[in-house]
Amino acid sequence: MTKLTIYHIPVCPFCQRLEILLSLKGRQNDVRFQVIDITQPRPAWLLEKTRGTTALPVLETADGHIIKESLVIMEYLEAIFPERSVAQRDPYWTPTSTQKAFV
Ligand SMILES: N[C@@H](CCC(=O)N[C@@H](CS)C(=O)NCC(=O)O)C(=O)O
Repeated sequence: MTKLTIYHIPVCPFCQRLEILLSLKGRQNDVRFQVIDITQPRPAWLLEKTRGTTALPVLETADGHIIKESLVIMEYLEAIFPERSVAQRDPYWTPTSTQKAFV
C-alpha cells in the first residue's frame, strides 16, 4: 500500500502536532514524512500540488489528493486511523468546529 505523505518542516509546530497525533495513535510508520527545505523557496513540484499554497504541513493521500491546514489534516488522520481515538467526541470540540466558533 502506498503511504500517505506529509510535506513538512521539522521545527514547525503546526507540523509537529501531526507527528504527536500519529505518535499517540501508534501510526508513525503509516505516514511518510518528507522534509521541505525551509531555507529555499518552495519547489515548483510542491506548489503545483498545493496550487500555490506555501504553508506547511500539507498531506498527500495515496491517490494524490491534497489536504492543507494542520487542523483539517488532524481531522482526516483521526477519521482514517480511528484507533486509538484522540479527538474529542463532542463535535463542538473538534478542531474545525472550534476554529469556526472563534472566528
Ligand atoms: N494555519 C496553518 C499554518 C501553517 C504555517 O504557518 N506553517 C508555517 C511553518 S511553521 C509556514 O509554512 N509558513 C510559510 C508560509 O505560510 O508561506 C496550519 O495550521 O497548517
